[in-house]
Parts: sequence; C-alpha cells; structure tokens
Amino acid sequence: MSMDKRLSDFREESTKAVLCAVLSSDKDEKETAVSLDELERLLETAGGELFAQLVQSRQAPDNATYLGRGKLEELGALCRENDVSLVVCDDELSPSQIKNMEDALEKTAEKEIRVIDRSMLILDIFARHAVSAEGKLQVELAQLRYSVPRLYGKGNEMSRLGGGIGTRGPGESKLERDRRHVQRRIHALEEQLTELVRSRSVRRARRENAGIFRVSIVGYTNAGKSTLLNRLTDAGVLAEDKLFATLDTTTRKFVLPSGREMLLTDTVGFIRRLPHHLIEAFRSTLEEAKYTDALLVVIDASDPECVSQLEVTEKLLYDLGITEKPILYVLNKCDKTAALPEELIARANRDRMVALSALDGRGVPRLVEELERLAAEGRRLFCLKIPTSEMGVLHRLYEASMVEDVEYFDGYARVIATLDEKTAGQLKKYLVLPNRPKDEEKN
Ligand SMILES: Nc1nc2c(ncn2[C@@H]2O[C@H](COP(=O)(O)OP(=O)(O)OP(=O)(O)O)[C@@H](O)[C@H]2O)c(=O)[nH]1
Ligand SMILES: [Mg+2]
Repeated sequence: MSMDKRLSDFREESTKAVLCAVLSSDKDEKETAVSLDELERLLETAGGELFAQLVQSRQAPDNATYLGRGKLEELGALCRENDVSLVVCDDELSPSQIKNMEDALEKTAEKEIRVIDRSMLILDIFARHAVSAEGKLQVELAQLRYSVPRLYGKGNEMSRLGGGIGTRGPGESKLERDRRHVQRRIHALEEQLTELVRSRSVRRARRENAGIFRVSIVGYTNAGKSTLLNRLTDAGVLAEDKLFATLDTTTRKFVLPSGREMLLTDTVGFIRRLPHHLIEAFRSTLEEAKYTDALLVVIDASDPECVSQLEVTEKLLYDLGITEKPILYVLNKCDKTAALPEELIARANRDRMVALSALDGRGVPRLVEELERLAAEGRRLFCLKIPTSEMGVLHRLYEASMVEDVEYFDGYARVIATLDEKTAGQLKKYLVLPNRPKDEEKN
C-alpha cells in the first residue's frame, strides 16, 4: 500500500456523514430502513463515518431539493453543529437536486456540504476497488456518465473538494476536465473497453473449446463468494468484510475427487438497486456468469436480510439474461447461525442446496459431492467416429476427461465419450447416431 493511499484513508476517516431517505407513500418503512442500513455499510466501506440517519415522510421526494424545505434547514443546522461535511441520499438524485441541496445546505451550515446519492457512493467504492485495466475503464466510464454531470453543479470549485467521497477513482483527475472533453473521453473509453472485451471473449472461447465444465460463483455482495473460491482452490483472492471487495473475475481450476476438472469463477457481487449506469458499464463483467455451465448462488444465511438478498440476486441474474442454468444454492456462514431460516430453504431449491461454512470448512465436502454430480449431469454418452487424420479432436476429449473407451479401426477411431451438450454440438460431424452405429461403420 502506498503512502498516498494511507494518507487519503486517514483523511477520509474524518468524513462525517448524514444519510437521508424519503419515505414516500409507495415505500415500505422496513424496506427503507434496510436500504438505509445498507447505505451505512456502503459509507463505511468508502471510509466515511455515520453521524445520523434522517428519514422524511412525505408524499414524494421534492423535485427541486429531494427533502422538503424545513427538513433541509434542520439538516443544514445539524451539519453546522456537528462537523458533518457529507450528505448521502438513498435515492438517485438529479444534477439539479444536488445543486439545489448543496446551495441550500451551504447557506444554513455556513460551509460547503457535499451531497451525493447512493449510486455515486457505490461508484466511489467501485473506483476504490478496481484493480484490472478493464475494471478501471468500466468505473471511469460509469463515473463520466453518472457522477460527472452531478459534480459539475459546482463548476470549477470541484477541485477545492479534493478527493473526498464521491469524487475518487481512476477517473478522479479527469473529473475536473472541461465538460467538452468528457464526451470525447467517454468515446475513447468505450472503444478501449470494446477492444478489451473482444480479447477477453477470445480467451473465453478458448476455454469453452476445452470443454471443461465451468461454474460461476455469484451472489449478494459480502456473501462469502471469494472465501468459498479460496477454500476450494487456494486462489488467494482478497476476501474482506467490505462491500464489493471483488470487482474482477477470477477463474481457477478445481479438480474433483473423480479427477474431473472444472473451472470456478469468482464474480462481482450484487446489491439492491445497483445503479443502472454501473450495470451498463460493468455488463461484460457481470455477464461472466452467462458463459458458464452452472451457477453456485452463495447466500449469507446468517444475514437477517438473506431472503431479500436472494431475491435481488435472482432478479439481477434474470435481468442479465442468465436464466435456465443449473443452480446450486450455497447457504454460507452456517457457523454463525443456529438455524437456517425456513423462508430461505423454501426459496432455495431444497434438492439443490448445501449448507456450509466457507470460513471453517464445514459442509464443504457435501458441496464437492454436489459439484461432482452437477458436472456429471448435463453430459451424456456419445459414440464418435474420428478420422485418424484428426486425432487432435480425440486429444481434446482426453484433456477434458470425457473419453470412456477407444477402439481403433482402419482410418478412424471409434470413441465412446461423455459429452456435455455444447461439446456434442461442436463435434456434431463426428457423432454416430445411437440408432445406427453399425450402418455408419459399414460405410
Ligand atoms: N463467519 C463466517 N464468515 C464468513 C464466511 N464466509 C465468508 N465470511 C466472511 O464474510 C466476509 C465477506 O467475504 P467475501 O468472501 O469477501 O465475500 P464476497 O461474496 O466475495 O464479497 P464481495 O466480493 O464484496 O462481493 C469476510 O469477512 C469473510 O471472512 C463463513 O462461512 N462464516
Ligand atoms: Mg469477493
């Protein structure tokens, strides 16, 4: 860790914040409370410190200032008297709402108060945690599209605010650029990203061709996905008690007891109300699970909100077009909870559920058994006729541990193999249809 980083961490620790939400008539009180508590976790992860939560009940958020006039004055006074310099609103704010709030707060508080929304806070954390070139590009793109128009409310004064919460990231220096340059920068980033994604899909295709069974580990942020990958494969992925610790996907080979190999991929976590711009910018990363054969949906069974977190996860998977994949539900953190919530068990598929602790390892052998079963399913026995001149195909089948039996004939080998559907599709021209293997041989 560089000195700079430590210094900025220190500075951020002193950022005291008030979290605000409007409890409008269409919102549920409990939902709002849960969302605010999560916002608090996000604030902590971003290095901020909670001073207070403030909820205003009103028909709808104010178009101009989000909170009502009176509440805003109350908030301004709170900021003035308690050294609060940051206000985070739980809903998405428009650029003008931010500007109006900042102006009004500055008057009452007699100092500059930064106003950001939930999306900007999440983007800030993403900016902090992005490691790969792709991750950084994705964050910067999302910031340029979402945060920058909101930060420009304060014009050139931006630079005075330094790298506080809501302005940090790979794009930090660029945030201060002239507005005219932003569009150009967005185009450049889009191009770079397209190029990166293209080369990544080449890599992906190579993996796919290996015909190895692939599983993605998905789930709500902080559920224990990285810990599970580490437990299974010694991947050494950073796992911490922070939201969005993982932004880059990591794939590791895992050898099942049968000797069958599979690829396990750790992915970026989900959260309720993930900003639309972030989903767009991170689409290629979020979609990683699309290119695997099955999903491990990890759930923090010890979290009181685990059922709604599973709902959010399933909804996001659906939105990303990841449907109809075999799912294995992993009810994690069993060491922390006495009993598994009935509602969770009902929602996860009973037959496809493993309760375990990625931390202490209990229940993991059962998961391995289930993975074995999952890897074996979806594969069927096929008979192939492979010309001697194309033995590379046979070699590939061996590598993927798919070969059951080989007999050599003049000019070709007859191979019995367990193929998954995709490999079977790729090798269509070699397949001998089950009802007429004899005929084929005679030809
Ligand atoms: N008690 C307990 N803690 C766990 C278990 N699994 C993970 N944790 C803890 O939960 C926290 C989050 O774990 P991660 O593996 O980083 O979670 P993740 O799902 O990868 O989170 P993101 O990458 O942020 O989406 C860490 O502090 C882990 O030590 C478990 O089985 N039991
Ligand atoms: Mg992780």
